[in-house]
Amino acid sequence: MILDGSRVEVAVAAAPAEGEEVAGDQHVAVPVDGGALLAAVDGLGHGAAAGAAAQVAVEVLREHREEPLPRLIERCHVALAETRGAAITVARIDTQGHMLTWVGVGNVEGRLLRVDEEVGLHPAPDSALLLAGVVGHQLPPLHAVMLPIEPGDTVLLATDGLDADIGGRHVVRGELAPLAEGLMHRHRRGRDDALVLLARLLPSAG
Ligand SMILES: [Mn+2]
Repeated sequence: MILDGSRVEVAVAAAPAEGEEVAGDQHVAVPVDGGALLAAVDGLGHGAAAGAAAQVAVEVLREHREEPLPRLIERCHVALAETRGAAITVARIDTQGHMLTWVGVGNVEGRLLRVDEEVGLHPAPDSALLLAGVVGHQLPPLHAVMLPIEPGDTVLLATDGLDADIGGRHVVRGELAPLAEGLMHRHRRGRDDALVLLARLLPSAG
């Protein structure tokens, strides 16, 4: 799916924990001025209470999508105070300046998979700095990190329902949707909600 007017293609694969109907992991992928805002949110635990916490965060992120990322996390922190809380990694792709900005609180993995025309792999992807804390209950000092990106580079956000190898070597060529489904299939743990989001910067037209 290409986000409206944003030159960012997104694919998401998600599954609730075994035995649960409601997913406690949710995502945001919306166009913003000059790019796209992306997030993966892991409501603490799983089931309906986790889903409710994640839903609050998703609504805050969508509503205030144009604001700086630390401000977005602060808004989520206030909004989630009466919930279980959540781990959140949020990223903005600037499609004009070719920059990625991201910040994470808690255990939602963020990786930048660089395109490599030769092999389609990058052996050592850049990763988001994950700050210790729980959005809604314990907020660390926030600093967003910026990285240059190129067309074809792909941002991966993954909750801890997927194993740590999700951050390893991945082929990032080809259609994003089957890549996301393949990652879910290979890396899902099963006991927890799981969500993986891939977002690729597309080349400019012409
Ligand atoms: Mn989890």
